[in-house]
Amino acid sequence: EVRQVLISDLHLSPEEPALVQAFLALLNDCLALPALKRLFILGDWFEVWIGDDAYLTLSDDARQSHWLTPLIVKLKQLRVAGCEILVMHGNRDFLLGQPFCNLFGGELIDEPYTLTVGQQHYRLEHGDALCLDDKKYQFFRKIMRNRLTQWYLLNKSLEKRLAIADKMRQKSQQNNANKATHIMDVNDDAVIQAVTNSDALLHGHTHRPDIHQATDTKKRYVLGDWRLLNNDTRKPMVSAVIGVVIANEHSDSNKAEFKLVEFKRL
Ligand code: OKV
Ligand code: MN
Repeated sequence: EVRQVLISDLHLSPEEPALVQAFLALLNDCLALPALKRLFILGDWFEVWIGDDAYLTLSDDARQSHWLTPLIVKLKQLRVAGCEILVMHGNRDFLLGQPFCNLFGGELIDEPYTLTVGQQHYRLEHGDALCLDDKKYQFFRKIMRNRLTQWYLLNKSLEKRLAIADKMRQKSQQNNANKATHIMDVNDDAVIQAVTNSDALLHGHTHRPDIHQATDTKKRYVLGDWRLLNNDTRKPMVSAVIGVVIANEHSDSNKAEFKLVEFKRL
């Protein structure tokens, strides 16, 4: 058996240690599956990413106690165990680079990425590019994904970048509060367009985990975010809808199976 796991929208940050723990728990589950061939992280792995240098320029001493270090250690363990780790950008961590991924033997992949499951070709993408009804966001996205903008940002000090990112997050919250929910969802025409050369589409970003019929014959799978359901119990609980691909290595490749499952952690 060969397995592949797909996740997105973890929005990890040092402010949400329970989410970080949940991710580590998932990696432990992955390590316990010797048949795990690939782990896909399809964007917004981090709540904000101001550049690889924020971590790479730390002293050995500062790295030791940094919240990202246990993640890197676990991911490296997974990689050594034979699992490929493929990372895609989201709208919040678009400054993530290959140098950071090299720390754990990961590979930064471009969107869209085609994943073949049996005879089916799945188009994988973060999902923000499909939200064409949000004109303001698409304008913002175009600017932020521009190489010149990124060069300009990465040449600012870490403090400046942090301040800019904070401002943007506030701006985004203000903007989104005034947007109708359908504007923040995918555009149907963009979905039809995206799926033309694939058999199915899988994305995250919208935080609306579900399986839709994109066309008469093609499905659209939406991964969930890693929400912290903080009940009256005040116990942090993580619930995420993730993708799992199971294929029998030796039998007919047609038998490969793809499904969405719920990953829960108390
Ligand atoms: C989404 C919108 C912000 C509209 C910035 C480094 C930088 C990350 C960021 C943080 C905020 C994007 C990534 C967001 C939509 C906005 C503002 C306007 C019109 C940096 C890392 F610049 F400092 F280097 N940001 N996010 N907007 O919350 O997704 O839609 S965001
Ligand atoms: Mn997103």
